[in-house]
Amino acid sequence: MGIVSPGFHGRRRGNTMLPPGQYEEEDFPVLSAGPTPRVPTDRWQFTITSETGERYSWSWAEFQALPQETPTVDIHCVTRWSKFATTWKGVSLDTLFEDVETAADYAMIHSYGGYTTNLPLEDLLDGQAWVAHRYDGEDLDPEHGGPARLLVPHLYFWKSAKWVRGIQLMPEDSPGFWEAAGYHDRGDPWREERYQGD
Ligand SMILES: Nc1nc2c(c(=O)[nH]1)N[C@H]1C(S)=C(S)[C@@H](COP(=O)(O)O)O[C@H]1N2
Ligand SMILES: [Mo]
Repeated sequence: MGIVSPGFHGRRRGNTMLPPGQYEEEDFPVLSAGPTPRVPTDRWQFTITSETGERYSWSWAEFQALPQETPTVDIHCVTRWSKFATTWKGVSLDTLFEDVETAADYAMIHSYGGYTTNLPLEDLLDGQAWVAHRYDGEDLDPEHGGPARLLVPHLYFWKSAKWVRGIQLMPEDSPGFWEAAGYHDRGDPWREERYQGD
């Protein structure tokens, strides 16, 4: 992929759809900084921890019993591929945060396997983020983050932590794995926020 036939994708190639510096990818590349952790759903747990140490946890069964949404979204990787109209199933972060009491402005996402990424809490709320467990009508592949991953499509895809296990709320911002390595703190693809200083 990468060769563009003008006309075939013209409708979706308008500037309004493809962020600057991105190309359209038809496949679904796998990008993982380490080995794929295997997390059986009977051991899976998802926990939001507030800045005061309050814990809100869901087992796999409890998570599945929450209201489910089926977002269709475009995704944008900082390595310059974008994929249009990906279809997911999962739980909105608004649902997971419903009973969470917090005054924190920042969140650190933690994954099984040790990956982390940081976001302002407001980027996770108001219909902008999900914990997704199905992709394209199937259970999410382990390579793509199964049993469940964060999905934050309005930011570069490194913010969409695979094998997500929890969220730590923080009063102060703090860098995650790629952010500490020089990637942008927020990563808005429409502003082309790839690296620190962009
Ligand atoms: N746990 C974890 N999550 C991760 C990563 C990772 O290495 N580990 N890579 C990130 C990056 S850089 C990208 S582009 C996407 C890739 O997701 P995919 O492999 O499903 O395409 O996952 C993100 N989430
Ligand atoms: Mo990425």
